[in-house]
Amino acid sequence: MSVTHKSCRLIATILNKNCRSVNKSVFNRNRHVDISKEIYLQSRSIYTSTLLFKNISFKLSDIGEGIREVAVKEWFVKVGDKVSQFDNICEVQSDKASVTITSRYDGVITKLHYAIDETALVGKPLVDIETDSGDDTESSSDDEKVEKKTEEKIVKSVQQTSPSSYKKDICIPSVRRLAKEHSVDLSLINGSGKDGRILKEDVLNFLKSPELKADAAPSVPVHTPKTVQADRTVPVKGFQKAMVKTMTESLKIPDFVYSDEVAVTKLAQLRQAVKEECLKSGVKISYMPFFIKAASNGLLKYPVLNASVDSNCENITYKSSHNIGIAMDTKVGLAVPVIKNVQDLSVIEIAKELNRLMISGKEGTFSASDLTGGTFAISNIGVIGGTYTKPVILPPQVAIIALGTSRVLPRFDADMKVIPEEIICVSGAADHRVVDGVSMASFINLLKKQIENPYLLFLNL
Ligand code: CAO
Repeated sequence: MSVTHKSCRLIATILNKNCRSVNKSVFNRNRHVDISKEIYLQSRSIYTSTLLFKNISFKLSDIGEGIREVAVKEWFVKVGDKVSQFDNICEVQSDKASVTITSRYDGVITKLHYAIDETALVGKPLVDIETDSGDDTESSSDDEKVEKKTEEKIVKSVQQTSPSSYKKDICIPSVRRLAKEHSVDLSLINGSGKDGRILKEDVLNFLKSPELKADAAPSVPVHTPKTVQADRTVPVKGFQKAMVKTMTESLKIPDFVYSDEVAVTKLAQLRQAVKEECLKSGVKISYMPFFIKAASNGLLKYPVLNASVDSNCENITYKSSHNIGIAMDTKVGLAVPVIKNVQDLSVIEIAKELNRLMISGKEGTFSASDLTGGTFAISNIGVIGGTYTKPVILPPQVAIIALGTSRVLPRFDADMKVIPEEIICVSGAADHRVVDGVSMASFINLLKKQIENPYLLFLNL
């Protein structure tokens, strides 16, 4: 505001009446300057000394979020401006939010402590305001009194995504402090202030709420009695009875277990290629028929694995047929139905027979013939899961293999390049009284070779 000399003189006259020490130079007629502010400030300072005007350092209060310093982005006031409570003072920017600081006092700005882009520290003076009441420092009681009426308006919040942190922003520091003291999660409170702002009363009401009391009550573990069913004793019978006998006998066998990884990547591709065609012929084809065929081919070369021993282990009988038992999870439990004469069957014929046995397993309609006469066994527990397994020999047989679950893993190819391979871990157990480790290892190697190069399965080499 620019004033004329006439108005300056008028002010000076008034001031002179109140104080004789006004600097007369300001009334120099030859000066055409904007002196209103200067006059006003001088007059205020003189007036203050006589009429109890107080210069208050308005400190930057805690913004929360652990913010200790902010950059001053914009001043909305300048020295000499008259401000009232709630008037915008400045906008500050932290690394988390932009906040508009508003005045807590009615008065006149006498000093801005920072220039634009300077760093203002929490707890340090931001502006000085001359008021006609109060102390010249901010006391905590003042703080609370004024904060109750005053807001720091949040204009925009950046990098704030969670509702919880958003809510922290929509209340003044003293409310945040109160919430913190009582470990209250502000995100649980619906603010009753303007724009959903959380007020001190909201926190106090929340603290009184019955739900909170229930929550705050020391958590005593509540013992809820559970209905315990009575123990049940049932006779072991049927397939389980057979299992008792077989497994007990099996554990008497000193076995040798050999495991290796088998890459089924090519087999998976082959299966995928023929799957639809097989289905058209009513045959569901899985990995199993290929493994069964590969095992049979291996047995041709290592017939000691397709043999049986008598109970005293005095005689070995080399079996002419490859009757391969398939451990199967059936309606009635574990059963090992047998695919007979696999050496004479093609992969698709094996698949057909497996399909039939699986249906019988589901329906519980195995014939006696289906369940007898096995000379070797395969267990595909990988259908259920598990990478490795140790199969259990079914005496009087002398060998069994088991498949783990297939997994795609990084492996090196012939050029030492890392490639994804679908791997199944195959383990073979053999009766070490009559089968040596080399036979079992060689058998697994041959099986591996065929599975990893599935065209070999069709050459009957
Ligand atoms: N890893 C991952 N997936 C496998 C797998 C393996 N090792 N073997 C089979 N699968 C897949 C099949 O490819 C098939 O997938 P699609 O539905 O996409 O074709 C799916 O699992 C179901 O296979 P399946 O069970 O229908 O057929 P299968 O010929 O592979 O297995 C059988 C038949 C009877 C071995 C199996 O059903 C079974 O009962 N396994 C349990 C064996 C068992 O109980 N062993 C424990 C003995 S000791 O207690």
